[in-house]
Amino acid sequence: MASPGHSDVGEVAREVKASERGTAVAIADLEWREMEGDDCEFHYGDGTNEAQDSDFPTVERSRLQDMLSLLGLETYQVQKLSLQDALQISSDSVRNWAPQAPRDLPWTFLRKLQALNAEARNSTTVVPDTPLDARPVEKESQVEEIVYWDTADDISADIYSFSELPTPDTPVNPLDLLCALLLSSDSFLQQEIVLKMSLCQFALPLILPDSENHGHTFLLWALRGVMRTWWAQPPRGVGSLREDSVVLPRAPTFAFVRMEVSSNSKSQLLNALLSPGHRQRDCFWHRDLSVGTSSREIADGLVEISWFLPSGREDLDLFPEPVAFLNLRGDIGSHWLQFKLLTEVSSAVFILTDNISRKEYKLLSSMKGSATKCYFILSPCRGKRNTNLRLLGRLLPVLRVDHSHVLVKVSSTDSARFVHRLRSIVAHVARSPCRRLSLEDMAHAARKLGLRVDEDCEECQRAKGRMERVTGATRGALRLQGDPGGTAAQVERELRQAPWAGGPAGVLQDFITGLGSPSPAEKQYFLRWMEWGLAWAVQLRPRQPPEPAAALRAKPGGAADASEPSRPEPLGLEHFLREMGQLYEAESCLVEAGKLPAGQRRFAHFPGLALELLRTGLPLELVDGTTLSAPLRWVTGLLKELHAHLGRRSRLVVLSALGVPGTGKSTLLNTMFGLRFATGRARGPRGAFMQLVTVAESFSQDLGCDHILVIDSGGLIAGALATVAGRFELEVSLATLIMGLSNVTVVTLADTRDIPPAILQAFLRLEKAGHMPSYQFVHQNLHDVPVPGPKPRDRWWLLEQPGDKSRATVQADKQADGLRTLADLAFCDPEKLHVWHIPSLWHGVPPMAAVSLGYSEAIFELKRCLLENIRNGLSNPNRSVQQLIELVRRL
Ligand SMILES: Nc1nc2c(ncn2[C@@H]2O[C@H](COP(=O)(O)OP(=O)(O)O)[C@@H](O)[C@H]2O)c(=O)[nH]1
Ligand SMILES: [Mg+2]
Repeated sequence: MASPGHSDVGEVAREVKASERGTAVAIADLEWREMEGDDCEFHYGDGTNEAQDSDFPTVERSRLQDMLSLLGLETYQVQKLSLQDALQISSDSVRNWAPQAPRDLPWTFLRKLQALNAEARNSTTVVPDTPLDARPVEKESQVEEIVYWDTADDISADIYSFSELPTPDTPVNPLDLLCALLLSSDSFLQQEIVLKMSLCQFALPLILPDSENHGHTFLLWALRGVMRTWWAQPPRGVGSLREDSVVLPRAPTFAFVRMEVSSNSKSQLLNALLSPGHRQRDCFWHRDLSVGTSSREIADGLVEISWFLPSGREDLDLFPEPVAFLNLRGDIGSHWLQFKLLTEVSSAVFILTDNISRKEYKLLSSMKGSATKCYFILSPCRGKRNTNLRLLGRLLPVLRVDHSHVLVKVSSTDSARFVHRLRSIVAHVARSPCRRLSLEDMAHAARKLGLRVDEDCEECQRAKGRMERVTGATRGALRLQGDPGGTAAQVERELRQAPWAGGPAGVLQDFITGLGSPSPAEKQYFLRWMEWGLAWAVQLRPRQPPEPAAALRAKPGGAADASEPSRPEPLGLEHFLREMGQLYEAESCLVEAGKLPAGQRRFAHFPGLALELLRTGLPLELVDGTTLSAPLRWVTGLLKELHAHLGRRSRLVVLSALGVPGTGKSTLLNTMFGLRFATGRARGPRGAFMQLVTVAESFSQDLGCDHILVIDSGGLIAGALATVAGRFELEVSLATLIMGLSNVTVVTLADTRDIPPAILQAFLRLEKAGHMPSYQFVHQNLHDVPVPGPKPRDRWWLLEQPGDKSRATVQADKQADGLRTLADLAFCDPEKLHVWHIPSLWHGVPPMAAVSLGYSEAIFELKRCLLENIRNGLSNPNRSVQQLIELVRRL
């Protein structure tokens, strides 16, 4: 009998999972019976195995049901878990959370994923409160019942080793947890889960098995929101940076599958293949990542995908272009449909197996005629060498490949050299004229094979059609962007003209109709489609590589100075909302001036429509990014609408982030609260956006508020203010407004010396007005390598020596009092001063760098501190929306 600890044979036991045993054994049984007569073919492509699969529905159904109820997810099968459910702040948000019971596991996973915690997949061990000695001792007989698969044994013996579902204190397999969670989530939460998984550099689920409904789902919609960046050609240079949704680019794709039993772990092999340096990236989850994890119960048949993306550095790039890798969990015999799809979409398929006996020969000969080339990775069992060789010799001509397609990896094989050889094969195939499909193309093939594609639902398709109508129009269709002064006159003029008689025309009207759709899901689909549709339009233009934060400071005549907005901004959702805001603002002016009777208002419902963004978890623009002005009537209208929306739960805490563009503000807020502020667009939107985080009812009494309104700003210019006086004044007003509205402001700094002068000026103005919000300074290491620095919460280090520019600003305004440092300005009480030093987000060079656990943990600490401060009462008491409206009017 094989020992589970032994790496080679142990894998045999590991790889054959409980859920597939039933089907695999049964299929094997049928196959053997059929083959005894040697007159029955296993037909590739006829779906034979699916029919056989359905011989076991009861086992699958109860296994899925049992897993869902074990994880506490059975209630979400009809009414699915939503994004809003997952993002709520509760008492768990302020403590380090160790799962006490299996039903805590989905929530722990979601929370850790939201916080970009690289360990998210590994925390599937339940730590019950019960002390160890109080737990029942495992009976000897139970231990004896564990039967490991041994190929030498009679195959039918294994049928007795079907594992029971894990008992509550047994860890759940992370892939089971992922599948159960995805099956319980709505399309938008699925997207969020996949997005965060991609940021954590985890492999992404592509085909989600659902034995319950006998339907597997191709996750096109769920992956559509994942954007990846890579460099097309070394050296890095203008024009070679690419950014795209992962579903769009066509790339060579390599599928890795297991046939029957393999001593080699696919996932570990793939991880080694994808890791450029000596440090292995665990992109695909494998057994060795968490101790004693149980076997898969429901996740067999899952197909995962990951990519190699070049970084533009020749020393690091394994392949010169993006390459996709697919990994089918489970045995191909039991998941023939998935295997069939993989052979139709891949450039080459690597089959890992220990044996090629008659059964495997039959199975693979059914691929005769397939255009996809197969490679074998064998680890033949002792004693079966001759059979293997004989059948392989017969199989290779059938598959039209030669011996170069057979790789042998046994325990004595040098792993590094083996991986090197695999890479050269991949590179060779990718260089040749091979099949290159995008995920959209693959979804098409999946449909043909009868798989469900998540994007095909009616609401999603209707919303897509609407988006296409809107984005088909040009920028010129949005007329009121830019100078707010001219708008009122323009609207007045236009209101009197025919096209406006029934409301806004054309594109904007289509957009408004989309927002006003009676189906909440369709509305949400529409807004997501709009985001992507507009992003695709941007991608058609050449993209500038991001500049490091230091380069984004104002230089006289430089790119980031006041003259910069002359470059047209890419069109985003905010432009449509801005247009609506301007119409509303202008109409309100006309009503106030008595030029329009209030009864004739046509745009009074716009704030309610705009609030849809907040409701569906998208950022809503508060301050116009082009003009840096806040349209007061519009903002007031939005806040009034928010007040009506929140109803009795209207106590708000306002939290904002300010700093230089590219200092990680948006990434920080997204990591902290699971939000969707645009990131990576260092020169993107400049104004301020808000999103709403709900506090769970059970926690709101304790926290003292019902919602947290999070405001992200596009960024302020650090350094010299010379020559940019007009811009500077606008920035000061922006900072004053944001800081004035906030109970807590997080100020992010790339360089600890140069705090944006606009922030200092805003401090002074607010101090004069007697307004002293709470501040958290975050110094972020934006370098790709760890820089030794002060400990996460070192005080004073930052503020003792203000940089010359900052000093000059403060000096100018405080001549009477002499120089005062930022510390003097912001915190009279040094005990209240918090400076956070956050480690870099990445270990290594993006896009293949691993996400750093240190970053995630530091952000979690910061979040905990912020929530504790809120709970303990901030210097500014929390407010009602009504009070915010008053503040907006005053600031
Ligand atoms: N190297 C590194 N990059 C980061 C870090 N935090 C964010 N980034 C990246 O820096 C870019 C700008 O981040 P973003 O959050 O948009 O900055 P913002 O302009 O201040 O909101 C994005 O591509 C992020 O992925 C970090 O700690 N280290
Ligand atoms: Mg940002």
